[in-house]
Amino acid sequence: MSVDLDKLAGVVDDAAVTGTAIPQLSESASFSLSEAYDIQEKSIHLRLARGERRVGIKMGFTSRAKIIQMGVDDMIWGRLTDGMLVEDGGEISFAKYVHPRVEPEVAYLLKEPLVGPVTTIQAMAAVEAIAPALEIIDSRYKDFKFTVEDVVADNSSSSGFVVGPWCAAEYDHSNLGMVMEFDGRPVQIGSTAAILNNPARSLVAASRMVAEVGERLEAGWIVMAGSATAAEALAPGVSVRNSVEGLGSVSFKVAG
Ligand code: 0L1
Ligand code: MG
Repeated sequence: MSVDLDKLAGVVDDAAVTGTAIPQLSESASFSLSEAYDIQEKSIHLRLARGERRVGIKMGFTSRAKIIQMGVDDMIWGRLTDGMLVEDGGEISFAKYVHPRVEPEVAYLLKEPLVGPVTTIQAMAAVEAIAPALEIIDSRYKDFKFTVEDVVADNSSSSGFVVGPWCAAEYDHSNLGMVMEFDGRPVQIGSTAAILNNPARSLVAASRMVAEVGERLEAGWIVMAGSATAAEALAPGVSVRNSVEGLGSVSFKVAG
């Protein structure tokens, strides 16, 4: 029997909108990785139909720390909309999420499209600017447990993202120290080198991976390069900051 991808897209969208934990889709339906990306795309269409605008993509599982934390071995990606953007220095409501976590990242802003396989040099030539960033991930699955197909269908846990000051892209950013703090206390320390040895490689992977579903990275889009460290669980009242050597810092607060 063929799987109803529209129905599954509705299930993950509803869970994200209501902040409700759901069982893994794979417990009751069998679908391939490629169908998981179809479910993801359909769930994003539901957001776009509600007036949200596509603004880029996030890359996931780009560092060893994340691969070990989640027990996976492949990169994944998800689609970003303006409805997920949290203002730098802004506040989020904990109640809106299921069990949110946060990751220290860097983000790229593209000035030109990137299409299919490209070299690191070509990828960086398309970059307008780079910024310190934070990703708020929130798997809609109970206990943050899922198969790779499940998490991809759930838009790779994309939930929110915060982008700090944009800096010139020529800046060598392949090995910059990063510190993520909760209430001024370091909770994760890493380097941009933890992101595929150079986060520009995440951009290369992003261009290749979106081409597999017929997309390209558009000028004006933001690409979240993936976490340099394991994710940290958020709690009401906590203030989060990610400081990246030479790039500055980005922050938000969880309402108490
Ligand atoms: O690195 C990532 O952003 C992966 C997110 C999906 C898996 C997770 O929820 O940790
Ligand atoms: Mg991430």
